[in-house]
Formats: sequence, C-alpha cells, structure tokens
Amino acid sequence: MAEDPYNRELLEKGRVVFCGLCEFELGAVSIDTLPTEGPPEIAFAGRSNVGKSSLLNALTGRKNLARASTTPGRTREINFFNLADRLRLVDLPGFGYAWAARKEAKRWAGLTRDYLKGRSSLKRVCLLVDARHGLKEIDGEVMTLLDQSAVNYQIVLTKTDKMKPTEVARLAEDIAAAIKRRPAAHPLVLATSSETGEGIAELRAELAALA
Ligand SMILES: Nc1nc2c(ncn2[C@@H]2O[C@H](COP(=O)(O)OP(=O)(O)O)[C@@H](O)[C@H]2O)c(=O)[nH]1
Ligand SMILES: [Mg+2]
Repeated sequence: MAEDPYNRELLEKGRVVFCGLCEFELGAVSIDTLPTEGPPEIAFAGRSNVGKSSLLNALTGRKNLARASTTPGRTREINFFNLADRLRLVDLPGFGYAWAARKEAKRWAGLTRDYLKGRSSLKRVCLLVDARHGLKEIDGEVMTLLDQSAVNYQIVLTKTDKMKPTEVARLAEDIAAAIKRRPAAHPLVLATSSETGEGIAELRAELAALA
C-alpha cells in the first residue's frame, strides 16, 4: 500500500488528535439545526453496512462512539463529534437501503447537499467503500454530487481483512485510476480494517494533517 507519506510526526499527531477527548455534540436533522461552524470538519459517508460506525469507533479508539448504529431509522440525522476542538467528525446518513426507489436518494442528497453547500469548515469527505464490493453506481452518484459541490473527498476501503493484500492493492489501484479525472477526488485510496486496525493509524495521520 502507498502509506509512506505519513512520517512519524504525523502519525503521532494523528494518535493525539483522535485518541484524546471526543464528545458527541449533536444530531442535526435539518439545515437549521446544524452546529455553528467551528473546528475543521471531516465527514464520513458510505452505503449502509459499509462499516462506517466501526471505522469511527476504530479511529477514536472507542467501543461505541457512533450512536444508534443498529437502528436504521435513526441514522438519517447528521451526527457531529468534537475532538477537543481540533477536529469535528461528521457522521453522514448511510445510503443504500431504499436508494433504488429514488425517494431515499432525494432525501439523502437534500439534507447532505444542504450541509455541503457553503460549509467552509468542511475539509474532506471520506467515502467508505467495502473492499469486497468495490465502487458501486451509488458511490459514483455521490462522487458526482461532491464534485459538483467542490468538496474534497477521499476513498477509504473498509473490511480489507476479508481479502488478500494483493487483491486489496489491485482494487485500490483500479479505483485510483477510475477517479483520476474527478475534480474533487483525493488521488490516494486508503485501505483499512476496523477488525485488524490496518490503515487506521495512516487514516488518522491523513486527517490530523487537516486539523
Ligand atoms: N471483517 C470485518 N467486518 C467489519 C469491519 N467493519 C465492519 N464490519 C462488520 O460489518 C457490519 C456493518 O458494520 P457497521 O460499522 O455497523 O456499518 P455501518 O452500517 O456502515 O455503520 C457489522 O457486522 C460489522 O461487524 C471490518 O473492518 N472487518
Ligand atoms: Mg452505522
């Protein structure tokens, strides 16, 4: 994996930022309940069941940071977590359950577009992709939305422990090639496993650099 760009100093900063104080701030259900802009924000998006709650827990070293992870109905809100005012982690609603019916797609895009629009403190969206499944059409639609909103985003592969390292490396390369021409995509695809901890320190370092 291309994980060399993270030197010891940045890895240490990542550990300090993510493993210190972390507080749930609020769950926003509409544009007018979003918190006032403050620390740099990192948002996490992905299809339902992609491993988003597990990744947030792994990043922050908590057992149950992400609230109500097992209650699909509650995950429609945008949850904000504050890392000692150095970063805010933003848990976006998962997408996928009823996306095909378009109704959910509209609602997700509506709330999320509201959030993305003119949110100057939003520094990056981590778009989580299950390593076993690769990029899906839905991911493409979300990337297009992010490209149009000029919001920087990075693909983070999840559940890499379920695959061989060579397969993960090939997938990361394929995805990097596929998103090359997307204007707001970060070129580096990160591989993670919340199960084994692979790539977690690197992701912390990558994001702590934005703090
Ligand atoms: N093997 C493996 N399973 C994982 C990993 N991350 C999440 N899972 C499993 O995938 C399922 C969905 O995870 P969850 O974090 O709730 O996904 P979410 O819906 O995106 O929040 C659960 O059964 C997790 O145990 C991982 O890194 N490796
Ligand atoms: Mg969840």
